[in-house]
Amino acid sequence: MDRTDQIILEQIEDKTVSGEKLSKLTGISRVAVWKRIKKLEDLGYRIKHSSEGYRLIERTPYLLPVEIKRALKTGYIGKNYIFFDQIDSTNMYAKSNDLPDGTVVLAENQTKGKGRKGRRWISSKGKGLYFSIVIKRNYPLNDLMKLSLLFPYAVKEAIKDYLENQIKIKWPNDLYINNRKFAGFLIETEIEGNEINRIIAGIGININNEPEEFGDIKDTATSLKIEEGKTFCRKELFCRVLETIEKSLDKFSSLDLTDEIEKDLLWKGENIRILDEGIEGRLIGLDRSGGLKVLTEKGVLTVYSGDISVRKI
Ligand code: BTX
Repeated sequence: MDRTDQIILEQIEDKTVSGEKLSKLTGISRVAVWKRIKKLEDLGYRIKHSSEGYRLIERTPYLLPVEIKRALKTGYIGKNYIFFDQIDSTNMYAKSNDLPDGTVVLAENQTKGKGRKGRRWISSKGKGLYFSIVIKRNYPLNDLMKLSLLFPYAVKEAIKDYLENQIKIKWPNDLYINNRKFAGFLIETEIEGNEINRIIAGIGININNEPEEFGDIKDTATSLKIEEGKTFCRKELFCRVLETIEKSLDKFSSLDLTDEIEKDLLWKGENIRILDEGIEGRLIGLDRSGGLKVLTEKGVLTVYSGDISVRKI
């Protein structure tokens, strides 16, 4: 979308404007104006055509840069915003390009959405939020666990007030509603010596997805729409999520993240099993660095690996 499209959109936002007037304002012919209107309609804008001219009825549901720019209130997260209608994986793109701090890469559809350990992330076109945030700052390696917990915490904080249901955090970093997963986080880091110097935070949130989109995982996966019984404005949630992530990162050193997460920790106090490790016991909480404390027959064990699944026995 170029400046001419934007002028047309601004003009027809709250009034009907004739093709002739739009032609004069933009310096292009009336036929060219008409073609631009068609292009805007293809991008998802709903425009009323009448004998008096054109009027915008509804903005596009797609998360186009022009839409995000006017709605997002952040200092640096998303200031560089890269939008794809379709891509293999936003994390793969963010990893293989040298993008500035705060860059957000979003795709309406991913053909190879990545989960952890080479698993797949189902990304249905236009239904969820599938994006990666590039953080190019230095953090001590010791903060790795806490940093990766920051993203699910911030997403929960950003959207909890829109929901009737309570959000739970499944350690290390999935978000659940009613025991089913609606958001996943793939935190990839670049480490040099004892420092983290780049984080690619890949975030997938199921917003308006329908049960059939989840195929054979429909018993374990869910969306905000399925749980709340209504459709959500993805643009609003996306902007709130980016704003809350920025705020949380800014106060990272003073934020009592582990205490905050413990309050909403899934299966706290229940018996759990840590797959791959053969550890079983009662989930008692988190330690200061974000490790999971499990009361086993041998005493309290703390598990730090971010690659562990936790299951109810
Ligand atoms: P994960 O390994 O914890 O979750 C993947 C597992 O979750 C799958 O094996 C499947 O069982 C289930 N699953 C797959 N898709 C969904 C879904 N849409 N909703 C609920 N459950 C699902 C979690 O990995 C990390 C996901 C990060 C996804 C983002 S999207 C933007 C960015 N780009 C990219 O390629 N990945 C990240």
